[in-house]
Amino acid sequence: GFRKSDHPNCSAVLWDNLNRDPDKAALTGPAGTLSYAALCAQAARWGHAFRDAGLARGDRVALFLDDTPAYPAAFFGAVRAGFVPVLLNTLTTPDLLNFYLADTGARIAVCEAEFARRFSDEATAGTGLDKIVIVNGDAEGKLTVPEAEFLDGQPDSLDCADTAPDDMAFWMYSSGSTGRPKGIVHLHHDMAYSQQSFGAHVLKLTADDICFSVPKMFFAYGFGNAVTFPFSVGATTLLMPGRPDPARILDLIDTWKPTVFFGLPTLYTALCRAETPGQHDLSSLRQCMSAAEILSEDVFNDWKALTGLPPIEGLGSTEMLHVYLSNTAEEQRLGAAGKAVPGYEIKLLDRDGAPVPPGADGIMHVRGDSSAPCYWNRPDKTADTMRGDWLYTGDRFVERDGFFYFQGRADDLVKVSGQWVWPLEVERCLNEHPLVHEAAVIAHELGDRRMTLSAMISLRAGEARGGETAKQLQDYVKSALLPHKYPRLIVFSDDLPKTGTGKIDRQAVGQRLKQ
Ligand code: 3SK
Repeated sequence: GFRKSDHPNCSAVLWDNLNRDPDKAALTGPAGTLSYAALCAQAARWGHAFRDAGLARGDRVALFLDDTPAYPAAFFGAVRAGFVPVLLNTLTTPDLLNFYLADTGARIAVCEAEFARRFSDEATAGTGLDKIVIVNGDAEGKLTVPEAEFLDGQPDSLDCADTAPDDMAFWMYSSGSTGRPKGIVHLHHDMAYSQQSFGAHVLKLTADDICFSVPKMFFAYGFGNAVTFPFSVGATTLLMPGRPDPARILDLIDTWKPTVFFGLPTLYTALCRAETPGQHDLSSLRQCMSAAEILSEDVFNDWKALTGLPPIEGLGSTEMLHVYLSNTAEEQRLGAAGKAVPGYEIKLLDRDGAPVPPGADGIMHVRGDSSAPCYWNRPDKTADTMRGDWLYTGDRFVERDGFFYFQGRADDLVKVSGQWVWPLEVERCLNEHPLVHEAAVIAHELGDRRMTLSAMISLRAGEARGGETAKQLQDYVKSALLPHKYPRLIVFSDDLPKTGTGKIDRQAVGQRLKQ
């Protein structure tokens, strides 16, 4: 069943391997190879050491780490002993690190030697941090302790704390594109749930697989790819610390022969455009996943030409822990984020909370048992997003034949004359008009705070600009969509401003329309 996993402690994802094939490599790659038995032993030492350092059940441990064996060792040691690791993005300013340390209340951080200087006075001021355990290098600076000293003499087996499936297990932070990041609380049963759903139904890994996730473990996507899914079936993970340089990634595939590859659209683009992608042996790959954004058709085709494998696209969120919409190897639609992954339910609602008619766009809500119950200490944001069993995603989608197509963010909507309008819908409508070569529609605020829609349009060769054409286009929108949706201002231009990647530069359009 999908409702509850029986994992009272998510360390079972790692420890169950002791009953399968303990000598099998859990981790491999330039940062070292480690068997499941060795990884469990190392995790046990971490768990004991955290306990000896005085942590109490539920206390947070800040992980500020790159992708090396220390990451899963510290993570699983902490959860098994009943502590709560917090997976922090290492690309963090001192100001944000200070916020994370204060918000988590962490007394102990585990930090990559390379990043230790980030724990500056500014970053630690006013927080409860009293120990920074340094891994993969020398410990220098205030509060630091070398990993060897921290783990010295600790036993290599660890009984599991008396946790339950619904207890708090670990946190990740939202990226915080607006406002400060929010601590996303995950429970002990969540990892097993994402394995039973996306892992079992889409990835279908076997113990012979070697997974390679370029997105790092501190991202929910990377953590599932590199830890949850391979460890759940006794497969192996290839770890790549350091920068995700395309040439290095291609070299690693060539050398370490992973079978399943995980990337994002920007990465697939960079790999396809790398200087010598065709000179590497990529034939070990049997499956390639992409998430977070929709791949362009070009990149989809280029990667397929390079490897023989179409990237399989999905979409997830840190709140849901991993992917809940996905294409599969058997059934794919280009441009779609995919179908609901078994174990997740999707509904599309309008702004008043009513279901939208079939084929109409609506705001996606998702339900499934890997959903975070709350944001830490943020009842306001929790109430906005966690609506009973359902999670409000803020993404707009349309559904066709069970596949979901992304339409933009809910907050792209603007209220014009008291009614909701979606600028992209108007833009698509104008683009269909026979006089129009290209159109961009944006919303902007008038001096009196009212919102309005404006369009910048380049006409097909030979078409006359002027008031009459503008009126014709406005009337077309009024009849094809709804009367209130027509753009109040139309500006004609030879060419629309473009970004370096060839997309319409909406910011530049906005500036020109406001002039
Ligand atoms: O962005 C995504 O699609 C995603 C996928 C899995 C886990 C987390 C995220 C944000």
